[in-house]
Amino acid sequence: IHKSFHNIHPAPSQLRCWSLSEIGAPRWNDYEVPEEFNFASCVLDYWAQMEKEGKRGPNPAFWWVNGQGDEVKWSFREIADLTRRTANILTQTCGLQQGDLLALILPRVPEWWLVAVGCMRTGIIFMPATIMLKAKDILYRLQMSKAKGIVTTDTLASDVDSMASECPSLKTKLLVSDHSREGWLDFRSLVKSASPEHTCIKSKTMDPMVIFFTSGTTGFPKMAKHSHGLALQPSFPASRKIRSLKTSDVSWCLSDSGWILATMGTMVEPWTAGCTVFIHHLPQFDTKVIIQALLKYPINQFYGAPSIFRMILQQDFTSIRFPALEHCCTGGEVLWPKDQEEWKRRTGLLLYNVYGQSETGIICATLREMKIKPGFLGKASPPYDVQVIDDKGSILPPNTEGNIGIRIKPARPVTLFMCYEGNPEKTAEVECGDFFNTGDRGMMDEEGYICFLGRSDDIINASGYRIGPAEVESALMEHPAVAESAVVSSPDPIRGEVVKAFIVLTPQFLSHDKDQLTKELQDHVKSVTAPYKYPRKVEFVPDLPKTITGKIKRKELQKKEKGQM
Ligand code: BCO
Repeated sequence: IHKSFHNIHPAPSQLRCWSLSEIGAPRWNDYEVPEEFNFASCVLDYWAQMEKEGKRGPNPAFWWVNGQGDEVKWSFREIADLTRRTANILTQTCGLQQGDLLALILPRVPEWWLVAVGCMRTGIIFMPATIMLKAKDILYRLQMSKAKGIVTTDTLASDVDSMASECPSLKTKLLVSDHSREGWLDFRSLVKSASPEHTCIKSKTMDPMVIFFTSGTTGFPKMAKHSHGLALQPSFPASRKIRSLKTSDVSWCLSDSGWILATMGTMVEPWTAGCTVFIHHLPQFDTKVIIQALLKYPINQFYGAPSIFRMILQQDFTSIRFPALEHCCTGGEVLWPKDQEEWKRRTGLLLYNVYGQSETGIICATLREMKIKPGFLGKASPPYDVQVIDDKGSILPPNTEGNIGIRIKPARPVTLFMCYEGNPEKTAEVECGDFFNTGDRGMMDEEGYICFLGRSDDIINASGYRIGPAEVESALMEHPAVAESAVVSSPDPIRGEVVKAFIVLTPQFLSHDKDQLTKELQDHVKSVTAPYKYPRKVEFVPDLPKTITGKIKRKELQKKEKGQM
């Protein structure tokens, strides 16, 4: 019945606190979904208006630092202005249109947020990716998506130029740099002169908004396409309770700009609540810089992968108090009970778990007011109805191991990905009866808390990165020393899991020094694909276990790694 966002969802500042009893047991599809929704006009422009009317405090909407004294602070009004200019650059200067695809490969620089929101204003579908990508990774993404445009920095511009002839769809290249480059449009100059007048498109909630590349067991990453409905997630009452953000909060989510965690945790979620997004450029991960930032800035909400918390705990301190920090939230990989205990003992703070995927956003969470059950993810986060199912899609009784599934029939939740773009077979493969099968194994207790028990396939989750073994094996095979390889996950006390490669050497490399060869192969993988995928462990073996038809038995190697054989 309702057509507009504000008729259905109270305006962000008018949202009252919902009690847990009001949220009730998770039920699927029990929220009205507006027919039209656009995060830029419904949320950002709303906060810009609130600022204009003096109804929001003076704290910035965006606060960026780089650790070298540079700082950017924007209000919502400034963001509205700059993202309208960006929208004009994308459509008028670049000639892009609603429905066109744009690769967005930037480090944590302020322009990332301008381009993402500029895309939302114009209906251009943005495809975030990590700056760690190498030439071949970018070529794959540009060719798969037939992207019409790319936004990146000096670091990757020459790689893009070298492959441009192989990407006939690529029409426009935007450079974010203090220097200009031939054949590239200079974003920083353009934004100064672009018009701030722009009318946001009236997007249907189910129109496509963003695509995340996500790894699978076989082949190369798939394109998980989301609608504007994804950005509705933090408006749902239960989702608002995950971190209970308020306008006076300063939220720091430490995700690389390539992942869904960045889109949601550094943009959609905090800005829905009207709070300050804090960003540290952090080109190289450095635990000491993170600790210093938490001590120096008034960050009261901190969000990142469990490995980050474990790395902080590796530092030499028995106890530390971060003056402003109130709430810590973690997701993206397994959180162990001992991490929660240790974090509480040494910082005095609780560590709350959330769970989600590139296809879903947040599926389960321990809400801020919920009891933390160590070893559990939390409960289903509406609009998702999460159940533990068998291989046919039947719901399993409590305390029974099965697949973690999200109900998609009779209605598909608006925040769930639309499909794997251009891949109906893979889209169909993840459907199981009335459910979307996450591919994660889990168990639900009598109270509805869900625990994570591992993957049902060969995907590796190393410090929060989802890595397909085939991607690493393919990179290894390019090296002349490698006759065959099998890549599996190996347990690690800090990173949760790391990539391990079992390698059969070609005859001419059999006598080489193994330590040297290990380093050479690691450097090789880092140079041909995004370096976070490199095998941190390497074992040289005379042969690999295979089935009678010659298929490598990764599961056997995996079990051995986990000490199960
Ligand atoms: O450890 P090494 O030094 O041997 O290698 C590192 C880097 O030095 C290297 N590297 C980076 N850029 C390079 C490069 N090498 C060559 N050329 C370059 N251009 O590559 C390795 C990178 O590995 P890393 O990022 O795993 O290690 P690092 O730097 O120690 O960072 C640790 C973490 C914990 C910060 C990092 O692993 C991380 O950010 N993890 C979290 C990922 C995440 O946010 N996942 C969430 C996904 S979304 C989701 O799951 C939905 C959930 C709601």
